[in-house]
Amino acid sequence: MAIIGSKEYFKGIEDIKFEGKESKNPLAYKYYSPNEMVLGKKMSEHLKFAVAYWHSFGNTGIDPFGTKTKNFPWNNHEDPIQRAKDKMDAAFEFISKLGLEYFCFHDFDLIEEGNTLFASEHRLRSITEYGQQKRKGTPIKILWGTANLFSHPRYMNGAATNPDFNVVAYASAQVKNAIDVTIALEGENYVFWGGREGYTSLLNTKMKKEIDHLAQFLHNAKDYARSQGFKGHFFIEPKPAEPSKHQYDFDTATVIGFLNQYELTDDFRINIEVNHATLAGHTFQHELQVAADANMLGSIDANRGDYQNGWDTDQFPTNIGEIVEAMLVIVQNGGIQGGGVNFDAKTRRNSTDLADIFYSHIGGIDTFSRALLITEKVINHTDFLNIINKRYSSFDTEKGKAFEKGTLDLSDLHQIAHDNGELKQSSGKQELLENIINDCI
Ligand code: XUL
Ligand code: CO
Repeated sequence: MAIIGSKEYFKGIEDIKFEGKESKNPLAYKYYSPNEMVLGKKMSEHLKFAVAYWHSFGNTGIDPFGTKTKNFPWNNHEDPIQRAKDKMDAAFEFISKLGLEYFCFHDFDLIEEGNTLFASEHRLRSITEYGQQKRKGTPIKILWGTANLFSHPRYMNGAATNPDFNVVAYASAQVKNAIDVTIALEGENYVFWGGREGYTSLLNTKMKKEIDHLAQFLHNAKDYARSQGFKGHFFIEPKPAEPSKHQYDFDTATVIGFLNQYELTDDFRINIEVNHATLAGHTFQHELQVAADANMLGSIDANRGDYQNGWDTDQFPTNIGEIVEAMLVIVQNGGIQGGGVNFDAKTRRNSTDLADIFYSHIGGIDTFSRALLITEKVINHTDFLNIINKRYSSFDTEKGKAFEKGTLDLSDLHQIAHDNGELKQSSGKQELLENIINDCI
C-alpha cells in the first residue's frame, strides 16, 4: 500500500507490481520479483535497492548553461521546513509505490541549509522528527546517510582537507549532525564521498598534510558514531576527479591503500559507483573485483556514464551486458557487505514528467534483476566457471600448489622449466566466454 501524505504527488501512478517479462505495462516490473529465490537468496536480499534523495527529489535540471526545467510540486512552499516536509511526503509516496525499502540522503537534501550552523541544526532536527513519524508502520529504511561537504562556498578549498583548520572544524560539525540524523532514522551505513578532498594545483598544496587530516577526520567521525551506538559500516566512495581536478580517493585500490595505511580497515568499506569507475579509466567490474578481493566491497552507487562524454553523467543503468559482468563479480564474491544498490542516477534535463522518475527506477531495478537471473544461468547452467577454473588448473598440481605455498625457490622453478622444455600455448577463450554470457541473455 502506498503511503500518501496529505497530498498525493504522483497521481495516477499506482503501486508498481511484478507482471513478468510478457507485460506491456511500462509501470510494472518485468524481472524484479522481490521474493523470488535466486542462488539461495531472495532477489530483494541480493539487491537492496535504494532511492537517492538528491537526484530523485532535488534534481531540478539545472546545468552550467541553464536554469531549472523541473518544477516539482513538493518544491513550492515558501517555508523551508514545510517545503522539506512536502519533499519527504513525496519521497515516501514514491518509495512505497515502487515497493522499495531504502533511500540514501545528504544532510541538506532532507532540508535546505540554514544561514548559520545553529539554524541548520534546528532545521535538521525538525525534519528528522518528521522522518521518524513518517517511518512508523512502514518498511522504509535508510541505506546510508552522508553530509554534503562540497556545495557550500566554504568548502571551495576542501572540507576535511581544507588548509584552514576552522573549515575542517565546520565540516566535522556537519558530519556529527549527519551521523546523528542517520542514527535517529536507523540508517544502516554512513558514506564519505570527498568531492572537494583533492587539489587543483600542487603549487599551493601540502598533499601529505591534507591526507593526514583526512584520516584524522575519518577516525574522529567513526569514533563519534561508535560512541553513539552506530553499528553500521562506513563507506568511502572513490572518484578520480570532478569537482576537484585530482581527488585523493582516486579509485578503489588507492582508497584501500589509504585505509590500510591509516588503520581504518575494520570499520570502512568501499562504495563503488559505476560512472566513477569509468572516469578512473577502469570498468565497474574491475573496481568491484579489487574491493571484493580485499574483502572490502560494501555498497554500490548504480548508474552509468555516457560513451562519448568524459564527465559524470549519472544516467540510470540500462546496459544489461555491463551489469551481468558486475553481478558475476558480486555473486562469486559472496555479495556486498552491509550496503545495497543505490541509484545515484538522475533523469535527463528534458525528462520533465513526474512519471519519468518512475520509468527510470523501474528500468534500473529491472536491469539489475535481469542481470542477477542471467548470472544464475551463467553460473549454474553453462561451462563458464569450468573454463576459468581450467585456465588455472596447473596450480592444482603438486608443483603448482608448492609454488603458491612458497616452498619452491627460484632454482627449483629454473629446474622445472628445464624439465618441461618448450610449452604448449593455452587460449584465453575470451570470445567463447563472451558468447556464453550473450547466449544466457
Ligand atoms: C557524486 C556522488 C555523490 C555521492 C554522495 O559524484 O556520487 O552523490 O554518492 O555524496
Ligand atoms: Co555516488
